[in-house]
Amino acid sequence: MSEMSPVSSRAPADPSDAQFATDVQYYLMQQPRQLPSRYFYDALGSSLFEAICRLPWYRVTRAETRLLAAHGREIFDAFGRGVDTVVELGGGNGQKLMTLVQAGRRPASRLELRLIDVSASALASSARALSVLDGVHVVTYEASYEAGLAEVRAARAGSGRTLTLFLGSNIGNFDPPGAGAFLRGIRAALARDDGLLIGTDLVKPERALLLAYDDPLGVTAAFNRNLLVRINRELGGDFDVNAFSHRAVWNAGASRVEMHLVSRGRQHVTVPAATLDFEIEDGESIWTESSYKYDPEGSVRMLEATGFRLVDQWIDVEDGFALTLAEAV
Ligand code: AVI
Repeated sequence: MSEMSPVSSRAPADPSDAQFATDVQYYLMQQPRQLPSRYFYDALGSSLFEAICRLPWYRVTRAETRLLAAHGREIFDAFGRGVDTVVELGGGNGQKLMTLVQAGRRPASRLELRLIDVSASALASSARALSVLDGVHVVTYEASYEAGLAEVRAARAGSGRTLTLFLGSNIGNFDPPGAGAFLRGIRAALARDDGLLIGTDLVKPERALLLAYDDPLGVTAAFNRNLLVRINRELGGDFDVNAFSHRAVWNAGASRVEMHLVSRGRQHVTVPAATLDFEIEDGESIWTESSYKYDPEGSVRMLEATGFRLVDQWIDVEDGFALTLAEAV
């Protein structure tokens, strides 16, 4: 298998129709065939992902929320001069940011919350949820992470520090070079001493990893297959969605869970808007996602290699998850 992960080369970008068509055309013609995982998140895909986060076998969200609630005060207190702005990249429904602010902020302090996401609906619902907090001013940026961070930097006014959040082990959907480039991009948008809090899912026994990505209720399988539904709807494709099996594989050498859609039988597929017309063989797979798993030291090394210094780290041993707080050097 090629070492180029489906999400390797780009940070999540504005998934306009033209870009979607171009990416589908390019990645489906790679060997092995691939599709970028950022396209999972149409309206149905986002709802399926929220359902995944509630599954007993997918523990990332619960473990991270517990850590944020338990250590929120330490996270804010780590910045002596005070955090006056929190930026969240791709925060989904805003619940984790809510947990952090409620647990960590000193009463009566004012806080700017800047939310960056490509999804207008995610921004609207998280802004609504967060605006009930006292002393908080919410600004949303419907933009790619890079463009949003540049805007946040340009709008910077106060003398306080900024804390940027990249939670949910979203960093794990980049391959290692992509993750490095992404973190360096965040660093370039920050001032010295600003903070970065990242959540990383840790390596754990294979059985637990596979249950998390191939759950007995089939929600993750639906999340994966929905990518074909989306291609059919938006690009006029004729994928026979039932003729693809969901497969999750633990690739220990690369420290990642891979998700694939495996063709049951030889099939002819056309996707007119992506000018595609091809045969897929029986058993051939489309690689749709990589989810890298870390060890605590590896998370720190990744930050130190990209312009940050470790401040503190908290680990949920039960579910194997780390929150790492670093500051820009
Ligand atoms: C969003 N991302 C961190 C999730 C993950 O664990 O890689 C997406 C996901 N894929 C399958 N289940 C959840």
